[in-house]
Amino acid sequence: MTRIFDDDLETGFGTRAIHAGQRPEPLAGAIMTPVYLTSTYVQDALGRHKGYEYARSKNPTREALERNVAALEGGRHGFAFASGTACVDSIMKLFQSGDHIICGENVYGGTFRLFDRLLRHLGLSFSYVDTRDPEQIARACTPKTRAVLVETPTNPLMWITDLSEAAKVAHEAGALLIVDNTFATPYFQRPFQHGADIVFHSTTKYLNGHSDMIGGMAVLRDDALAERLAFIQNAAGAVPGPFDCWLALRGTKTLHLRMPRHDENGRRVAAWLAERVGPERVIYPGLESHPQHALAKRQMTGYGGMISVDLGTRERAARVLERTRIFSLAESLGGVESLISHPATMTHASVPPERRAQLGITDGLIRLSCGVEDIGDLLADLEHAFK
Ligand code: P1T
Repeated sequence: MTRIFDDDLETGFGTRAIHAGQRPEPLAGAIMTPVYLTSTYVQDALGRHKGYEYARSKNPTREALERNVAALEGGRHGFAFASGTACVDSIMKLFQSGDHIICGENVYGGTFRLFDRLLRHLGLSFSYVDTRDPEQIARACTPKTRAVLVETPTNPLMWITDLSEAAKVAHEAGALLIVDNTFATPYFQRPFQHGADIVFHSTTKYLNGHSDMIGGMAVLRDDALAERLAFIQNAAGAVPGPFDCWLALRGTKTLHLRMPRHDENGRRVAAWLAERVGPERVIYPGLESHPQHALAKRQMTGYGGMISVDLGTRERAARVLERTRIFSLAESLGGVESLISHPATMTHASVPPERRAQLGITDGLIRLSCGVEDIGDLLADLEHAFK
């Protein structure tokens, strides 16, 4: 008899990361899920097939990843997409022209651009509010509000939203709470435990962890809502290829090994920066000087490797960005290698300058994604760059 890991078994996070969603391959028993490079599946007779008809609708490699991440988030249904952005776009297709969405005012620049430059013109309306304050979410609710979308911690300002409070306000208004859990990952934060309805990721980041693919993932608990997103996934077709799914699946197997190291390096680098430029300039939820440190400590079990620092001027920012040798100047985050970036001209360039200024995404702001290298080397690299 084939031994099959029971996804419903009460197991630890690491065991789920390695096993959940995966079955020995039926032909030879290969322990690793194969990359099913196929566009279609041969049917035995008209209407008689193995549950697979066409690879936009279903692919076994993709399904393994979907089940795996769903198990890590504590959800029931996972849906993989071609990018984190395609994932948000498909989630928004749950709504209709005339519907109102409340969105955190600090989110990834591409999420804002999708809403403001594309979806708004299709009849969805968006209010951008500071979701750190649940009162502001409540005040923005209208009879047409269908969803509240938050990132926590936010990119790049590391703002924290109290998910339980946000869920309460959203549900009172008859709206869904949608959470971008990319920065925290399910290793440090489980939005479903706080009442979220949809949790999504750019799997490009920590879940893959090796900076070698682009992908997105939505996880849901409600069967009826999941059925609608399954329809959208197939009907709109923003699906990832099987090789990218396989890379992401390889990544999640070590999520529980990588995240503690990202967190440890993040804490050490944040402490070094706070000492060097003053805690008021360093934005990291793990620092006691972070205005929402207490909430972060309550809601998350770790803080990860993302840190922002305001160096005051673009010139000072550029000097540091161009002098690091281990932290590479690049967009993206969450890989094993450390990256450094300039949100105002890179990830958040699509946010209008006056809006950026109002939020605090200044020209002097730099963002670090601490990888899992040796901490002594990371600190020496910063020491050199800040000299
Ligand atoms: O890049 P993509 O896979 O489409 O994911 C979009 C996305 C969604 N949500 C968050 C919180 C993100 O950070 C991103 C992508 N962010 C970057 C590319 C970046 O460097 O911040």
